[in-house]
Amino acid sequence: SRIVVLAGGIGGARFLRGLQQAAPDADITVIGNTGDDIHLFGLKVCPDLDTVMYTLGGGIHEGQGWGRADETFAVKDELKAYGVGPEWFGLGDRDFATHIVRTQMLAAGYPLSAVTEALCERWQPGVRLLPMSDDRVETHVAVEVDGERKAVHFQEYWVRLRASVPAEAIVPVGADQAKPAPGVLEAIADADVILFPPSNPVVSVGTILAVPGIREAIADAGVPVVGLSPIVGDAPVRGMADKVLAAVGVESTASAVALHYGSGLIDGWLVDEVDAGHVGPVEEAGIRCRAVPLMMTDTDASARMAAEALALAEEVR
Ligand code: GDP
Ligand code: FO1
Ligand code: CA
Repeated sequence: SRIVVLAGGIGGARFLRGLQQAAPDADITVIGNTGDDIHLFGLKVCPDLDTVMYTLGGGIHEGQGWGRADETFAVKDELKAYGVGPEWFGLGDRDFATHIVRTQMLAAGYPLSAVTEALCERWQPGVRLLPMSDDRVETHVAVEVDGERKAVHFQEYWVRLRASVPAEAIVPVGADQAKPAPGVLEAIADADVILFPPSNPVVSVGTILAVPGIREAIADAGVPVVGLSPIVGDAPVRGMADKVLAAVGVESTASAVALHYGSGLIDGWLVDEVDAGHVGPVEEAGIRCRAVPLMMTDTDASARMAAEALALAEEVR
């Protein structure tokens, strides 16, 4: 069967690894978030695409969830010796090679989708990995620092500021002008099922949905759309989803996230067992809901979650 998954970084990647185990014969297309992308040291860094590529390709730093295993930081240290930063973003030597290849190909005129395909030639992730768009989209966060309101890049908000200042607005700069990358709308139209992994609903899935045409294509596909909650026990499992949800006026609960997507977009929703009390409110909103274990402690656990999502998709078909 043909499965389309809208993915951010760690939550998306770990879910995808489980999905591959649960559905070994499925033809999986991943639409990856590129709103986290940032230009650093003259290079184009695509954290979420790389997290998916490295996780499925066996190159990820498992404990950290992003970046390469067995990483070293000689280049970063040498740049620092020249007084060149930013110091707050940890780009490793092995990872640098990916960004050099990507930047070189982009400079030669290849679109990001073609570059991503070329990088995946090496990593063989076992899925078709498409950036949501070949056009530049950058998520910016409006914050107040020392009584002054300003916009910072999402990476600066999360990695430098550690989301310690309130986010007042989230703006996917460039999204309104962006076109879905080649193959994105076709994959959605041809899908048998569409899944939202437990990725960040605002700065991962939300950014992908902000590319004009993608949300509409999902609604028009006429196939089951099932999501899994990244919020467990009224808090994100990791990361800053609570902060960015607050910025868009959504409570950090498993049911509020389901209602934020809405019955016009999703047909089914999985919440963790600790959130069984949220099943009722989700179903009242017209979304089929089940409570199952949603902690991706290992690939087997992720595979069981993926199997539950596919089973729920069959129920709502
Ligand atoms: P990022 O780009 O690296 O932040 O990754 P994603 O956007 O794909 O996923 C981030 C979300 O994954 C966060 O909101 C987490 O709460 C969620 N998450 C991470 N691990 C787990 C897990 O084991 N179970 C569930 N349900 N959510 C998780
Ligand atoms: N996350 C951090 O918390 N600190 C880092 O220094 C850092 C560097 C980094 C380098 C490459 C890459 O692909 C990802 C990296 N991340 C880092 C993770 C990433 O920026 C964020 O966790 C996600 O974009 C959040 O959605
Ligand atoms: Ca991300």
